[in-house]
Amino acid sequence: MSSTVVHPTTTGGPGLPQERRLVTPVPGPRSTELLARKAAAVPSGVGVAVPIAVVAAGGGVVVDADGNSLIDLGSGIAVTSVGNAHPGVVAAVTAQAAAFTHTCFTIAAYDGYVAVAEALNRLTPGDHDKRTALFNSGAEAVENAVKVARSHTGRQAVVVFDHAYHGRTNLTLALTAKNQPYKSGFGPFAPEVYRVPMSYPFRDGLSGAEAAKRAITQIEKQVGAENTAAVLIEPIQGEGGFVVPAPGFLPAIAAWARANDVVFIADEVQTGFARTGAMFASDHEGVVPDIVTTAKGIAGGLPLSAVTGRAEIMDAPQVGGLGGTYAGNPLACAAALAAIDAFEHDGLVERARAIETIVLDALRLAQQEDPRIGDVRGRGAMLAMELVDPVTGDPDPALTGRVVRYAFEHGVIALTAGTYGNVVRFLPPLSIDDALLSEGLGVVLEGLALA
Ligand code: PLZ
Repeated sequence: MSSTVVHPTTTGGPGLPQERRLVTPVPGPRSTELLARKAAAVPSGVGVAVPIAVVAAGGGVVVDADGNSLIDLGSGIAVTSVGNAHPGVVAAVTAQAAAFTHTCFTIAAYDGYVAVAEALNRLTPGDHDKRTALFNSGAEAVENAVKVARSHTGRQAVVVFDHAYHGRTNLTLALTAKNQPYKSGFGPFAPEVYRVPMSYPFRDGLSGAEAAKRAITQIEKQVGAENTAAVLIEPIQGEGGFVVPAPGFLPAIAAWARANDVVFIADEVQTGFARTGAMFASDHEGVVPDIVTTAKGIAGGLPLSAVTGRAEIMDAPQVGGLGGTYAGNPLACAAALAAIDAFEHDGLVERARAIETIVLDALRLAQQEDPRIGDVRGRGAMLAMELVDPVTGDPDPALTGRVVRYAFEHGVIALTAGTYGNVVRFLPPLSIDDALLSEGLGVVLEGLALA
């Protein structure tokens, strides 16, 4: 374990000792106590993947009520990219809270909302005239992107992809692919949603052009371009297993959409804001979406999401057609402005690329020795290994579960993903230091070697 000692502190942020430290078996007694209260007070449908009671977090660690310090390789699912309790975010939120906490932007406007919109119009791919509307969650952003696309085109159909994840509201569950645990028992789902095959190089072996042709043919034959309001896609799939489409796939889908006046929506809720080693994942292939949805990393942990798109598309809905009581809350906007400042000026895009090198090198080395690592993939600080039966190539979700369980018991938070539940994903905060990152990765790989 690391022996780094920084000033002991009871608050979070980067001042926390950056170390893996277990002083009890995990979950420890205080965490167990909280989880018992949770079981009696919160429905079991709200699961908890990492059974600890968090009291502080920052840099690359999460500290629990028993005094255990765990290495964070999850960032609360790609949210705390600037680091938990980032000092700039804390200061901005504190100052904003003391000034005013709420007006409802559609009742009375304030600077923070407009400033976040200006920043997103500037930072998202493409230099065309853009508009941004703010919301609270990723799902809400996706819902509103679909509303805007339907309003603009006068068409209804929305095309989504295998393995897609877009949220848990009724429309976004229709857009999401995976049944368990997300959809089962919750239907009926919203109509006019059509699913086509994704490019999944490890499993389909197709080039980007071949996979795009397969998807486009299906859209044309089963839906019809003239009925299609939008094609909605994660440029790198998140919950679906960190699936990076083959080169050329995204540009071909985007070009088809443009040629057919179909709105191309990139769901960058998980991939946005430096996470993939570019400000947005669409940038890697020079794709300029008509609409980009963002959330998660945007505000350093405060709930905020955005829909950014071409001005003429975004302006289609009637006045009053877009909004929400808390949409673009002033605290969340203040946090976003501080986080965006960090993304732009603290070298976080470069940091994500450096993390990519460290993690991919380690995973590829391990893959040479272990045929159960079927695939290693991802970009920036959004990386994964897909675990399989070495003989059949079948997904091995049981092994995956054992690996993340071992990691947790040894002080490392690692998450799973994938349609088949057989992907270990690495989403460290960009504020993690190299030593802690390597140590955390080492524990996960040790768990695999022993599993
Ligand atoms: N689009 C691409 O990744 C959220 C789901 C967590 P919300 N992914 C994490 C869970 O188990 O509920 C996500 C995403 C993409 C949309 C969403 C939805 O974002 O902020 O969770 O609504």
